[in-house]
Amino acid sequence: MIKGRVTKIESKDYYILSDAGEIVRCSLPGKFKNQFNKGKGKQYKLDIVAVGDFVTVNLNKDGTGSIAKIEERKNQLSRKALRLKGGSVRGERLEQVVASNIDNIFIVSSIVGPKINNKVIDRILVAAESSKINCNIIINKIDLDKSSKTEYWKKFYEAVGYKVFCTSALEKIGISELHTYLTGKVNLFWGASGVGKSSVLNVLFPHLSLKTGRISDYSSKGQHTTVTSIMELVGGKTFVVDTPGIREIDPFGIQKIDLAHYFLDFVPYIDNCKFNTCTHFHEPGCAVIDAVENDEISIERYESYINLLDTIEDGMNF
Ligand SMILES: Nc1nc2c(ncn2[C@@H]2O[C@H](COP(=O)(O)OP(=O)(O)OP(=O)(O)O)[C@@H](O)[C@H]2O)c(=O)[nH]1
Ligand SMILES: [Mg+2]
Ligand SMILES: [Zn+2]
Repeated sequence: MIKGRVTKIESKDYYILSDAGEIVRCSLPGKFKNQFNKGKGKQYKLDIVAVGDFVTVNLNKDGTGSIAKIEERKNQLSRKALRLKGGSVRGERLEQVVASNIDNIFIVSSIVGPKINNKVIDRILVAAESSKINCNIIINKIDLDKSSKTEYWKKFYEAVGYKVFCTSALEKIGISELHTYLTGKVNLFWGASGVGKSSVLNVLFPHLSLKTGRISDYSSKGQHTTVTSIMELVGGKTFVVDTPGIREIDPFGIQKIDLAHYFLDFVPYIDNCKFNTCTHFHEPGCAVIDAVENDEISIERYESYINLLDTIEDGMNF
């Protein structure tokens, strides 16, 4: 028996980095799936094992292994899975675990190519915030910024309360500051396809040689260079997780009443609303709406909030 950590999952193969530093290809015995499907009689979750999980493995004679035990997760980053036929109840959507046991999430966006989209960033931020994992923003491709938009969005998200790194993987700008910040931690890179997640990781840790795409491919939809999440030990206790670009993001497990908690800039106001059930939409005496009117909360962030509120089904915990 050995202990290790799940670094990659490819269909039914689980790649475990053992404590001794070796990669062992493992299978997941059927008994885990059976346990999983008990309870409500339906499968509510998709991912029994996720990248980042700590596991115990029984070794086979041929060097492969079989997962025997999965440790409880310290935390997990989730999103709603795409709709699966027969996999859900009343159209409710399942939870997809992107990775577990993470210290830092870096939400990566490029300033252009693809153009920065604050609505998309805000959606990803909500999914990240609801996992209660320390969240940061990277604005990449600043070498392509011809109109100092980078500075605008950096200030914008710093005002919300985030640490913002501005980088160019191409010209190696902002890399050492990022390197210092993430050393010794488990760091996950998340964001849309083509923003440069893999490229920034390659510049941070040149021995990685993660696959990266061609810029021209990203003007046409559906290009994903990275296809599965991969966790890499990059030295000492530092791990990075490169993830496939997200095209559509729906945060998982959030109710209307809770959504505002994941907008850091709303949090100082929400206790001052007249009704404690306020969803900050049309209710009288709403302190959040007052703050928007007084320019204390930006209209862009409020619009993002209303957009997201609209996508949460009434009374559903999904
Ligand atoms: N000009 C410029 N191009 C960059 C920069 N970073 C990445 N690119 C280019 O952008 C394209 C996409 O980069 P990737 O690193 O593959 O993007 P990704 O976010 O990993 O994409 P997915 O794996 O599909 O999610 C590649 O052509 C990179 O060379 C940058 O800082 N400046
Ligand atoms: Mg990639
Ligand atoms: Zn309110």
